[in-house]
Amino acid sequence: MAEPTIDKKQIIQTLENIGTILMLKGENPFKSRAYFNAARMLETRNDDIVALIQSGEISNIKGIGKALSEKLSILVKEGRLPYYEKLKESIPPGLMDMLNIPGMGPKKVKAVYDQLGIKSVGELEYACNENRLRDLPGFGLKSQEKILKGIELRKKYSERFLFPIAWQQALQLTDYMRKNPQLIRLTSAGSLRRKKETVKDIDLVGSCKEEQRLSIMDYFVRYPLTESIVNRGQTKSTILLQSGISCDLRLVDDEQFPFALHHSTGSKEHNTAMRHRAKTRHLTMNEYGLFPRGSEQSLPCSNEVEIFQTLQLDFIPPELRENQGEIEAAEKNNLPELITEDQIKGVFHVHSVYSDGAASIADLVRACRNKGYHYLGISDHSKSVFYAHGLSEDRVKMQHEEIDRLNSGMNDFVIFKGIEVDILNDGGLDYDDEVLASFDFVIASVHSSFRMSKEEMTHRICQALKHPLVTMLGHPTGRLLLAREPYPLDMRQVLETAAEQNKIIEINANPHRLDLDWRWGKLANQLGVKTSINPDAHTLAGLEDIKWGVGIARKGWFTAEQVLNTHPVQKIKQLFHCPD
Ligand code: DGT
Ligand code: CA
Ligand code: ZN
Repeated sequence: MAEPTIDKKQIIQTLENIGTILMLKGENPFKSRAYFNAARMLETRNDDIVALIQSGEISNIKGIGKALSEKLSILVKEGRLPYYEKLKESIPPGLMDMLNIPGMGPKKVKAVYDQLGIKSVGELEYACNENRLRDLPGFGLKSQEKILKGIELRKKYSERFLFPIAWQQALQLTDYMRKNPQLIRLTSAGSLRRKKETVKDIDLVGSCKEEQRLSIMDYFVRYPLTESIVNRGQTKSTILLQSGISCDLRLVDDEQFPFALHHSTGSKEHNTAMRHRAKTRHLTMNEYGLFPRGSEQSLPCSNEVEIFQTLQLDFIPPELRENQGEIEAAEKNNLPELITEDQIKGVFHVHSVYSDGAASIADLVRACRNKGYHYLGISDHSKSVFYAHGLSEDRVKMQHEEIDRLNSGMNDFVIFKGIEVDILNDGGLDYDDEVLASFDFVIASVHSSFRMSKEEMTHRICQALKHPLVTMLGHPTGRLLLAREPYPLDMRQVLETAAEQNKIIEINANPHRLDLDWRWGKLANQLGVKTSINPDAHTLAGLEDIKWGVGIARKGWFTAEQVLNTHPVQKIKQLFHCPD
């Protein structure tokens, strides 16, 4: 007989998992309890469980019925149990994962799945941030906070990070490093500098005198938020931060710094294209310099601008270094003048207490004014989004009265009346045209029935874009970064429809979304589709997300002109056909 490949611990775990899945599926509680009881029982026995199962004696034990002992026998014999594997496949894989979050037992996982359709930890986190667990029976604010904290902790050890988390960590670390007077220059490079939507690690590049490298590396690995030192060398060291992000520091001589920075900024594809360009000019480009053929002496470049100049290129902003045609554009002086955060004059897509937001309209206005904005577009959810307290027609009226009242008390700031209206399954909208016409602007978004074919989803969204009262499309792909894949969608067709209908495609600035994906920015620009950088804020703090959206807009080659909310309030009023 072959040696069993499974041990007591794994057997118990399997029984527990079966019990849990049965619970999640809402099966008869006796059934799942039988598995839990069996697991407990085996756990407390001191004899050889595997042998008991192999000999069949296990069925004599109280609490282990015939069916269960047969399953155990298969499990031990084959090392796997088809019944269990089938069961696992019958539920979304993310459900079991959610059980690892403190505060989320099987009952709670079932509750959020059944009532909110939440299937993964990422979706759970998003729902908590939108206060959806606060109001769910059996949960509440306290348990919502506990769950959020649990998710934070767990994320520490996942592989990639949302941009703002890495950004924040890098900021703290570079502040610390810059206190070391031996460092001449220091910049954080890699995907962080390119403002990618997710980031694997922090890549720092610094310059110093050669004899000071060791002492700077010493200083680096003594960073107080270090969890462990992965590798410590003269020119390169790696630490793991307590946040779970790993961080490289490369040290070079100051003459090499621009080359090292350019190299470490990437992307790899951009670097390859640059090297190729250098080669056609009889130069060899690498992380140490730009070398004329046969020479070991690099051409001098004191910063990145000079590197690009040497290769007859305009300076390419890091966000564009993705080999999407930026080198060709830089050669022809054709790079766009990318939008900057200070060009933002107001925001659309903001939720208030009327639906699932936490702030009142008056508070949101105050926060926007503090940021120097001139306008705010409120857009709560429409009626069918019950979990987010979507507005009934009566509530819409009430909200408009409040906005009128607030507007009449201000002469230097405008609140626009908007709505985030649900796109129904057939592409219709969640209000009558009469109600829709009462808004200054309408954002149409998909919040349900994600599982459509690509054709159906594309049709659904294009239908909405064709509705004359729709101003813009919200979070076009529905993705949640590191948590939920986008729904299938023919984005080219969506952009073409937007162009033809003169509709705006939002760049949702929420760091979990960053949707429109920047990879579509160039096509949007070519087609003349405008965007709007929208915070999709549910709190006052959420207004700060706008900067992540600006980063993505820059990656998407957008200029201020092409972004709705860089325009002055008068122009917006014209566009929205607001009465004056
Ligand atoms: P990440 O970390 O996955 O978010 O993205 P990056 O771009 O920061 O990638 P990372 O950290 O592996 O490498 C940093 C930069 O180093 C990368 O953007 C370009 C450069 N680099 C890395 N490996 C290569 C390579 O094999 N060839 C070239 N040309 N450059 C490379
Ligand atoms: Ca990196
Ligand atoms: Zn939405």
